[in-house]
Amino acid sequence: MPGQKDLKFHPIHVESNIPEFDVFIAGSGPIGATYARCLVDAGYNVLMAEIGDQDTRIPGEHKKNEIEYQKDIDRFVNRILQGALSVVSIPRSQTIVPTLGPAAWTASDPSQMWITNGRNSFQGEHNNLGAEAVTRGVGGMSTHWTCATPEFLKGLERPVIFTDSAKDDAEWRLLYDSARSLIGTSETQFDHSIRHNVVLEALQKAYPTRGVKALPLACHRLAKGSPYVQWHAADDVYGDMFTNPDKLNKQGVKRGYFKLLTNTRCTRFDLDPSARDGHSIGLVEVRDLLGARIVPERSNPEVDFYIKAKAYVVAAGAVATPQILANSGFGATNDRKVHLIPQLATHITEQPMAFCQIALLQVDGIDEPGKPAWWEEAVAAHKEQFGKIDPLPIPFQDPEPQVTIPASLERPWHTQIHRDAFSYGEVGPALDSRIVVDLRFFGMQEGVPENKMIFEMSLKDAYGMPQPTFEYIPTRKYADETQRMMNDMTDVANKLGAYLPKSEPQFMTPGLALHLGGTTRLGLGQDKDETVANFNSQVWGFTNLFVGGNGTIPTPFGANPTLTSMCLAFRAAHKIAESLKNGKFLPAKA
Ligand code: G3F
Repeated sequence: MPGQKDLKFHPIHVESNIPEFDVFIAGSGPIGATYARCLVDAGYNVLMAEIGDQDTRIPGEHKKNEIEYQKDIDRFVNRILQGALSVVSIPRSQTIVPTLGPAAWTASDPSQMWITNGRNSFQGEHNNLGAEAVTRGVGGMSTHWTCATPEFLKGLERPVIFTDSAKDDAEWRLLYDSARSLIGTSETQFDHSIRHNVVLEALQKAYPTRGVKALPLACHRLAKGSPYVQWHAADDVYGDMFTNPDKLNKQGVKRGYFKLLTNTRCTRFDLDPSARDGHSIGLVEVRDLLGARIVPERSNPEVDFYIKAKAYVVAAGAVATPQILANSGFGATNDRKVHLIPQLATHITEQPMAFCQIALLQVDGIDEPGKPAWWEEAVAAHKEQFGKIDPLPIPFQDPEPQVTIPASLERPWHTQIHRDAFSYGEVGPALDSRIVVDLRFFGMQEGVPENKMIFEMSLKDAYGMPQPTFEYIPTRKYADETQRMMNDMTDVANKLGAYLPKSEPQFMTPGLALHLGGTTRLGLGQDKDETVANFNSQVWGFTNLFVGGNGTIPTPFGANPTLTSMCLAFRAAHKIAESLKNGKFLPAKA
């Protein structure tokens, strides 16, 4: 902890006249936003730091809402997705360029490798999550996510918060309903899509007992019959927080002060040495990466500041959350120190992912009679205008299919049978994308102590934080299930269509699902030697340190995790509000 006289408090303290905030939040994605929304609406002052920039029309908006991508989803891949994702750990093999002109500079010791921007000399080839990536920017991953918001399967994916099963069910019902309502999940926005109904009906007929249904998506159609949808993201969670700061809540309490600092790195937490019962965070050090705006005369444009709050939340994604805690000296580093969070970034999980694309078989009956009126009208209008030159009776702007076969205990994998942007699998110009369907099947993994991340203090990432190294080998138990999953995917694919060349069934590079879990996992208490925090997301041994995001999920899961992570954030925000109200943060209880 720096001496008090050296402390530079962030100018925001002065600007807001708030010497100490109620809550500091690192990360502005959907989970940081959930924390902020709950706490600010309850009247508490919240300061949020986001390492990336604000680069959407409104803070945290989905970039797919731009008309360009509504019209052509494949453009989203090159223009947005590839730019928004930074790969976390790149091993040596991927840094070797044998075709580089021989005259180019080389290290005098040829065994040395480049170490900038995630190139990681500590990373093994065999145990990497090679496609694991992060997004920096307001709204985080939600600015380009799929918007898929399924519930976790009870008895397998869904964490157990209460051992009393009825109580646990009731809690989850409440949490899921609240999360769905905040993010705006719907299963009806593609009801008036011909392709959606073709795929849905074909699969319902083929698998009548598997609960085939519309994929739950956080979105809404812009207007009845519109070909376009508004994809939801962190902006829906923030709601009118940026535009209506004085709003009163149902109890007549005015919103707390809320400020989002962009281009601001959360560097590390400092313990409060005067804390008595349990470890307590006294300060957070942040770095304004574009600090030259504030102190232009400084030669180093980056400026470090301190922020004081009563509670501290780290919701910076499943990689950066443990990274910040590791940089604070709390764990997950390769030194021999005794760590305050010994289980940090252990028991990590990622979803094995199978993928293929098909061209539909079942398009013949589309213009046959007996269809709903909206369908027949759309087909008739299309045929009238383009019938002479377009061989397909599907309107050009017919929305894409969005179908799922939910995971079950017998078949523990999540499925998406739909059309969406992806960093591969673009439909080539040769084929009409109206008949192309993607199949993405997501398997599970259980958290084991050997699967972990280590943060290298001697090597920094592009933002000056300790470089993460993965030590990750898929566990046998669920690895065997992936054979059945692949078999299932090919069965489903064959019912629907013929494989698209280059998009035949394949397993993707580990990490591509971008559903890293377990890095800050929650537990009930008897499992403290395997977990990081309790089900209020309060870190064991600490009074005022909370974690958020997919890293908190301790269970094997195949489904998209954001909705469940929001649920867990609600509980934590409630706990923080309660402690603020009582004026006391007590050590994390089981
Ligand atoms: C995930 O993060 C999404 O949740 C999936 F829906 C998507 O297909 C996948 O990324 C692609 O990597």
